[in-house]
Amino acid sequence: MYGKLIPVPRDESLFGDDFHYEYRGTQIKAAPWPDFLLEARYRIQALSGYQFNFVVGNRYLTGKDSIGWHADDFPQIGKRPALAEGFGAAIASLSLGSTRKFKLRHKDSGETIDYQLESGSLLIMLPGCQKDWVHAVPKTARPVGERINWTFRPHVDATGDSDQN
Ligand SMILES: O=C(O)CCC(=O)C(=O)O
Repeated sequence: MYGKLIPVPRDESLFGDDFHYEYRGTQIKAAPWPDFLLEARYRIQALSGYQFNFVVGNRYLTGKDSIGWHADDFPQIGKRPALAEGFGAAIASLSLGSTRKFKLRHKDSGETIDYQLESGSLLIMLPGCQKDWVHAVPKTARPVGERINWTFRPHVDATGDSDQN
């Protein structure tokens, strides 16, 4: 993160189209799409009406693995003004494996909403969500097995060489 190696309490992987990415402050090269993720991407695009060119995989081995409060509001995700007011990117989140609690918290009011994300569920964070809300998958003391989550995102070329978004 921002040029430093900081351990995260989960395993992460990045796949995407062939261009330059900047993810959480670091320039990265995404690995090419494996067939199963490409198929999932096309099906989610058809279902949602949004386009994605990048996916982040998070693997939570046990209840000790987690992701803290954050919004995926990096400028590289793009603004897509044609699709919505304000921050116009959608992020689609596909969950597989053990059910985990996913929390949303409104940035101003502090209102929270909890979802139990079951295997096979697809959560679409619509344009505006990253602007107004933060989200997290907290640690749990409940015995839970492995969960894998794929978040499909739009991303602009970090060099500005081409308009990928
Ligand atoms: O695992 C999840 O459901 C959320 C993942 C997430 O918040 C992220 O990749 O930014």
